Amino acid sequence: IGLGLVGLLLIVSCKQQEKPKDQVAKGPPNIIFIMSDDHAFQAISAYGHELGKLAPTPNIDRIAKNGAIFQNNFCTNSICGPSRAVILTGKHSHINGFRMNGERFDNSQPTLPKHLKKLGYETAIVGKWHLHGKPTGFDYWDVLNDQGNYYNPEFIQGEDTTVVEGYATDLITDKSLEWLKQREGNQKPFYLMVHHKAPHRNWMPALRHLNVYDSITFPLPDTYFPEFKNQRAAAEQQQTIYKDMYEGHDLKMSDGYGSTDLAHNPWTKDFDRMTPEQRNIWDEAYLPKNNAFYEADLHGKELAEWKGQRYLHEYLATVKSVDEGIGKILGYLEATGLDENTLVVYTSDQGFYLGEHGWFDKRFMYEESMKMPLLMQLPGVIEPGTNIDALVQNLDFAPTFLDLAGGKQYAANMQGESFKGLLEGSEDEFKDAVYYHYYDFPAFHMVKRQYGVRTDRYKLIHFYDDIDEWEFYDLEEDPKELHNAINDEKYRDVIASMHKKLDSLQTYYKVTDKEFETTPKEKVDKTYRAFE
Ligand code: SGN
Ligand code: CA
Repeated sequence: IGLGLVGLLLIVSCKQQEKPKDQVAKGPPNIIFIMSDDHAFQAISAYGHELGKLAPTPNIDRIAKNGAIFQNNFCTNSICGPSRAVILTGKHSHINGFRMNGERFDNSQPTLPKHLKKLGYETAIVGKWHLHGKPTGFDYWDVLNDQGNYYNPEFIQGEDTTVVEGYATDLITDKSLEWLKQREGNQKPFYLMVHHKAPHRNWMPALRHLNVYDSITFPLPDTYFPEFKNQRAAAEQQQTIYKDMYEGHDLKMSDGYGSTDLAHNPWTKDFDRMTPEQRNIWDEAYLPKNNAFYEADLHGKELAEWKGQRYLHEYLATVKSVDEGIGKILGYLEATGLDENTLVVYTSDQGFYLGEHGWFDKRFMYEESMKMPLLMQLPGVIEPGTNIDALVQNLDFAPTFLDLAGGKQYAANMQGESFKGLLEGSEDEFKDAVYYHYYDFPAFHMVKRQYGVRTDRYKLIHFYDDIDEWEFYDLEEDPKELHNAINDEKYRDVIASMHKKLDSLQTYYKVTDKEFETTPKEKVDKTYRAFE
């Protein structure tokens, strides 16, 4: 009886130590910002798309279950470096100065991690940086060289560039966990950016996932063979899966039956850097699939569909290791109790096409590339299972994190706004419209310069530079953006009010004439020819 009583007392006292959440004295929250590269919301099961169901992402979904999923989070400029610069500065591309990948980010400007440091945070970044120059504002950084490679990538730390053997996604997860573990016991709050390379082109899955979806036929969108009536920019792009992908580099097709040599592969470095052991496992997995392709002797539409299938298989297989990595990070947070006061964010630098309009890549203001997935958990602040429909942008991330960290004042010069209220359950309208502006033309994929405005229902886009074309969509009537309704009388008043909205946003965000400069025709023609 005596022992039983002792046991009971022990249980009771342990229970008492587990204080109810609202009684735990919480300082500013830690923040783990996990961002992948080119991860489409269609490929996250929590978003309910068919692809996400067939290739589930249980760990990313856990963040939505523990916290919130955003249905309408948009980037301001759908391309990698610029999206990252917006996230760091809380300012549009024309203000932070980084409009396109080829430009240089001014590392001396104020950024989110620099502000968080002033608030007593320890800051770190692991993985893709892609802003050229070395990261500033971080106590610790270990970043991929440029775009990074899937296999045995180079990491830059301080003055050293080192090839690290392994698979990029796993290395980035492990390095992040190592950083978290070495700071155990440190009382400072932390801000950790975990930036994956996956699922960026050229979609090379981990060795353990090379055959993971072999038995599945993924649905290709019903817009896979588009017509592009009255959509000139869409007609003139160069990012169509069955026209613009390289058969070796992108689709891992072999140069003939029985061969393990790749078909057209202009950038051999992705494969050349594999160890012979890695390459053997790769070849063994691909040889039967590539042979089956030659046996099928496909042409025309069937060949185009086969390519779409191969693309989806590889893209979704690279997502699988991202999801596993997130599971490891969430597991670590739960095991150490850090989850109680850590904001975990999952997003991607922009959206991506998974065959819609026949495309891969991003850049357009159409939904699939403008929309970024966004999921967040923070116990005590975000109610589990919250669904947020409000319009938000990557522009708002820095002000929101600063607000949560108790440093609202540092966001005063930013163009984004804190959406902390939405996290706390407010249902008030946050923004009635968002502004978008893409500049990277003429360049790879030949997507025209464009800007526009999106409200909860309508979208107005102006494609400019070598063309001058307006497009308008009613997203309720035409969610796939197939019918440019700019000349539809029915929308005359709505279009006029969208123009007004656009003008006022450009004034508000200080967009000057400089942003509408055009390229000499010769240069445009030359670039078209270069990529053909
Ligand atoms: C690379 C890709 C492109 C992609 C850009 C920008 N080609 O050039 O397809 O649009 O990056 O991507 S690749 O075959 O070399 O990967 S971004 O995410 O960095 O903006
Ligand atoms: Ca990207």
